[in-house]
Amino acid sequence: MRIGFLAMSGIRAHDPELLALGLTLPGFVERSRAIASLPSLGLLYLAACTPRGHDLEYFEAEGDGSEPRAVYSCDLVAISTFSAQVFEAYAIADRLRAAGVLVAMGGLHVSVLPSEAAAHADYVIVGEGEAVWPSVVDTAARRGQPATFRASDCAPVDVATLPVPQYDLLGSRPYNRFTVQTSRGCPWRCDFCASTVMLGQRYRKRRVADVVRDIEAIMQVRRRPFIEFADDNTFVDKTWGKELCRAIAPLRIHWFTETDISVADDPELLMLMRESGCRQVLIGLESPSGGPLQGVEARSNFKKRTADRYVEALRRIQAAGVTVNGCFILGLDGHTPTIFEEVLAFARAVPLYDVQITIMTAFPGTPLYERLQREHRILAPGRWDLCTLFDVNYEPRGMSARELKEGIYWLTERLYSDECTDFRRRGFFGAVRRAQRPRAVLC
Ligand code: B12
Repeated sequence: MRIGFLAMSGIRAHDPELLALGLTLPGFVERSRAIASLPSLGLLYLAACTPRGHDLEYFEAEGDGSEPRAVYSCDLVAISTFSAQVFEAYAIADRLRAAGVLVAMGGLHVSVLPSEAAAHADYVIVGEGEAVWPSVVDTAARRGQPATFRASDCAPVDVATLPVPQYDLLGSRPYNRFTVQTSRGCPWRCDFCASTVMLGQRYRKRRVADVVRDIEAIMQVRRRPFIEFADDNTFVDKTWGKELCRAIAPLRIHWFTETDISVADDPELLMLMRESGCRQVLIGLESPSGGPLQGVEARSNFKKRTADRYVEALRRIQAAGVTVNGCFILGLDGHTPTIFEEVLAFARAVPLYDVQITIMTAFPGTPLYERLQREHRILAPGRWDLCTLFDVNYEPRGMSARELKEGIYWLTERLYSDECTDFRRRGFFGAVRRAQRPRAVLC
């Protein structure tokens, strides 16, 4: 068979006022550009797990959500779904099937709502794809059944046996970053989180040597790649994290990752991160003060417990020469209209090199979604296209939906203005200069 892997990249948002602001604000545009084009790591893993004897091709949907013509030459097309683009993905799947092409859909959204997807796909896959994909391909080759495949019916994916994602399928497309996973999952259970944790497996670290192997595979197709670790929380285990940094340092790459605030507690780890090329860590702070974080993380109230130390911890990370992209979720149940000024003041006080503000979003399958649904607070149920992190689709508790939107516009204008961006970045460089950084021992 000729098998196509169709990724849908780019950023989604609908609110016209926010979009208009975003187009003109430097800090906002910069981050969007950096991430707007990332290849789909999930599909590259599937390609690597495809049984031999098939022709494989990787496609990207166009910016307007349409599919390239060439995808119609495939016998089977694998599509990966996030909630925000799932209606575009269903429309593509419908057109492909009408033309006689078999469609398999997987990913975070359809893993939660397989029966919704079944109306649009020949095969729907629930959970991690690697172990189950070969059966999907074999079934499709004989145009057979069943239609729904569950990862839980196979042996759990052992991250120690993950193959090298097929980066070679990407050709010469102009990606500005390449993704690699060092771990899957996260030990924390935040009620809003719709990441890998949705796929049903516990937190797992990969072998450091395998991560190095994957980066080297990227270096075969791009000489000096910028690497984004597509992890939920990279540095949960500090000892393993140091081993990882020591191993990737000789590759002389620059990299970015997502982790939690506890990296600040280990000065040696921070030095190793910096020396091995870490340019930025993205940290979900969610709220500048602890009150609204009560109960947001269900396992041990991690976010609430650590919020009092945020300012000092963030300063320590940045003084080590690693920039922080501090992320805030606006519209948590404990937030009132003063939150917008609080976030602005916090970002300037640290000061944060980058800041990401998003709107509380109830992704299907999350505890947050269940709760808001129970409380009849979802404004337009089933509007998955509004799961962009930039659109309001629920009734906030401490303010009105209108106040939340207007507060975001107000904050966006100030936070990403030239003046505020310069102020925050000068603050970062000043702190690095002031810190006497001893060099870490790399090996
Ligand atoms: C990299 C990334 C992106 C890249 C995606 C590149 C791409 N083409 O895939 C970019 C920057 C484009 C992006 C965009 C967006 N993203 Co994003 N992104 C991520 C990130 C950081 C990592 C995803 C990843 O690579 N995971 C690793 C791979 C291996 O896992 P996977 O994709 O889930 O694939 C596995 C399984 O799902 C399954 N599978 C997946 N697809 C298929 C298909 C088939 C046929 C089969 C069999 C199996 C299968 O098998 C795979 C291997 O096990 C996650 C956060 C995180 N830490 O997970 C957010 C995340 C996925 N993004 C999110 C969001 C909200 C967005 C945006 C809506 C933001 C916006 N406003 O625009 C857009 C979506 C627009 C779009 N184009 O779809 C949410 C999605 C939540 C949800 N349930 O929908 C996440 C979880 C972050 C969050 N805040 O919660 N994102």
